[in-house]
Amino acid sequence: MKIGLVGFPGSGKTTVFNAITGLSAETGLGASRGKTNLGVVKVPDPRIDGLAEIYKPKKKTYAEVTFSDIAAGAGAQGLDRNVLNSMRESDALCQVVRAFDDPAAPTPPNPLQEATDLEVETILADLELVEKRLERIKKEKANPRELAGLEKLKEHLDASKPLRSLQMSEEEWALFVSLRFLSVKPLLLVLNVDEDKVAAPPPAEIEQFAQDRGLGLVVLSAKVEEDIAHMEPAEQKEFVASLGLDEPARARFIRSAFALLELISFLTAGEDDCRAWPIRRGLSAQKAAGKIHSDIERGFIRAEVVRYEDLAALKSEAKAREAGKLRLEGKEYVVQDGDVINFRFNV
Ligand SMILES: Nc1nc2c(ncn2[C@@H]2O[C@H](COP(=O)(O)OP(=O)(O)OP(=O)(O)O)[C@@H](O)[C@H]2O)c(=O)[nH]1
Ligand SMILES: [Mg+2]
Repeated sequence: MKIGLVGFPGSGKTTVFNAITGLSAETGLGASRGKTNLGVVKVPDPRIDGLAEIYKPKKKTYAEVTFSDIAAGAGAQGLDRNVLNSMRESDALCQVVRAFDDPAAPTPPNPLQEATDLEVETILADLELVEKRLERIKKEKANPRELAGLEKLKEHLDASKPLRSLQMSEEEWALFVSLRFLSVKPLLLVLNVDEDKVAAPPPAEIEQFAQDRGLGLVVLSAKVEEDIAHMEPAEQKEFVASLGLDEPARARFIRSAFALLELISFLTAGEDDCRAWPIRRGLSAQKAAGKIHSDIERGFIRAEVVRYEDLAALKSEAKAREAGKLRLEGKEYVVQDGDVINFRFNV
């Protein structure tokens, strides 16, 4: 699963990328031109730390997602082909929006404008795809369902609305997956603010923009987060508290970005490893077992399930069992976020 960091030149994409990956890609307006930085990020999960306190495992394994820092195109106007293609390959998008003063930037920050401009760009790119496809199928013998669907898409885009807000059935959407629309991809806005504004509420107009569209909004200072990423843990804690925050924005941001992918995590715990396993919502216990190993899926007998909160409160598996918090579930059980599972299987 890949999340694309997008935004206009100098909005702070590479600085955000460095902050979350701990890497040191070159920053500065134009430094990334034509390059896409890729990095794997562990999703901070307090439940894994909680399980590790109980089981004292040899290692902890967090869910991981890949972030790509997609360099902006040539000018502030228009996203070029390469940028659009990289965006299409992402499962979800995070738009870094500049809200900090930058003496090197040609204009003062205008977050609402940036957010609106990117939305317009994605709508236009999608409209172009729809129109091309319409032209093509009108020449061939058109599949009436596809034609009707395309017309619905066109009408929505013509009204300057992102496809995210279009209601269509799963079957209808399925006709168009190969077109890889941009304005339908889950989107999180990352407001990159001045160092002294990290604990302040975001400007009302950008909050309204996000709310009207049902988009997530995270406020952070990429610069501050990059500095934090390079500090020792003790120093980090003190510095984060001095900013008026209780954890680095980085953790909040990564979790919000992970949530965009609509994944949940089930957990496994033992003396070797305490681990988060990201899965699609709605997956059955037997299918979830297959994420660990195909043998476990094939030989599935049952799942012993305890809620993380119960285990954390009772502080041991034995106590959870005594308290009747351990359930036995069959292969059709739908796994929930935060289930700690021990699979029983035949080899
Ligand atoms: N003061 C301040 N400066 C920042 C912040 N975030 C980024 N910058 C600076 O803004 C400039 C551009 O940041 P980059 O991260 O390179 O921006 P970008 O979006 O990757 O730019 P392109 O790759 O050229 O599109 C750099 O000089 C950063 O140091 C911030 O939160 N506060
Ligand atoms: Mg960059």
